[in-house]
Amino acid sequence: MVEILNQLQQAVILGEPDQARELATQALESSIAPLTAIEEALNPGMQVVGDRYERGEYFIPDLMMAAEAMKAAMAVFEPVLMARREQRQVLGTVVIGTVEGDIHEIGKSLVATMLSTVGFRVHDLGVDVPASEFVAQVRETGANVVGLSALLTTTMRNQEAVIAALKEAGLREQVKVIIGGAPTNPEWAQIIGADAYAENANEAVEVVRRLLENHIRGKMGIGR
Ligand code: B12
Repeated sequence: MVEILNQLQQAVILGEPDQARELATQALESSIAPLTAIEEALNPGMQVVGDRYERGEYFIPDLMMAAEAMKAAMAVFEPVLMARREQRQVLGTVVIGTVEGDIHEIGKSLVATMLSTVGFRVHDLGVDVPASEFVAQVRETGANVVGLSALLTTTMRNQEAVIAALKEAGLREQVKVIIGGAPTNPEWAQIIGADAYAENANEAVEVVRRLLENHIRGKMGIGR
C-alpha cells in the first residue's frame, strides 16, 4: 500500500498524468480508500511541487503538468467517492468557485467533491468566476452557502468583492460565506466579513455542516 502511494505521489511530483491515472486505478484495486490516497499521496505531492517552485527548482510548465497528474488521479477517485455518497436527504446547497483573476482549481474542486460526497448539493462554477456570476447562481439555486477560493494574494481581495456584491443584491442574509485558499486565514475571513474559513477540504465539510446547523436552528428559533 505504501509503495503505491509513494509512486502516486512521485507521479504528481514528476507531472505524469498517465502514470497517475494508472496508479490511482491500482490503488483502488488494492483497496486503498480514495481519501487516504488523496491525503497521503496527492496533497503531499502537490506540496513538494509548490516548495520546488518556491525554491526556483520548478517552473510554470512543471506546475501545470503536476496539476494535470493530480486531476488525472482525481478523475479515477471521484466516481468512487460519489458512489459511496451517503444517500440521505440533501443537507444544503453550496455554490463554490475560484474568484475572478485566479485559475487555481484543484483545491476548490477537492472541497466541492468532499461536500458532494457527504450529501450537499454543490454547484461548482469553476475558476476565474466574476462576482456577478456568484450572485446570479445564488439567486438561481437558492443556495445557503457560498464557497470562495483564492490562491493568490492578488485575488484574495476578490473574495471581499463577492461578499459586497451579495450584499448589494440583497442576498447576503440568505447565505453563509466560507473562504479558503493558501493566502487566506481566519483573520482575513473576519476582515472581509465572511462567516468562516477552512484550511482544507475535510475542515470545510465540518465547517459547512456547522454553519448550516446554526442556520437551520436559527430559522427554527431553537437555542435562542
Ligand atoms: C498547481 C499550481 C498552479 C497551476 C494551477 C493549475 C490548476 N489547474 O489548478 C498553474 C500552473 C496554472 C498556476 C499558475 C499560477 N500560479 Co500557482 N500554484 C500552484 C501550486 C503549486 C499548487 C496549488 C494546488 O493545486 N495545491 C493543491 C491543493 C489541494 O491545495 P490548495 O489549492 O491549497 O487547496 C486546499 C486549501 O487551500 C483549501 N481550499 C482551497 N480552496 C478553498 C475554498 C474553500 C471555500 C475552502 C473552505 C477551502 C479551500 O482546501 C483545499 C483542499 O485541501 C501552488 C503552491 C502551493 N503550495 O499551494 C502555486 C501558487 C498558488 N501559485 C502561485 C503563483 C504566483 C502563480 C502564478 C501567478 C504564476 C505566474 N507567474 O504566472 C500563476 C497565476 C495564474 C492565475 N491567474 O491564477 C503562488 C501564489 C503566491 C501568492 N501568495 O500569491 C503559489 C503559492 C506558488 C508559490 N509558492 O509562489 N499555479
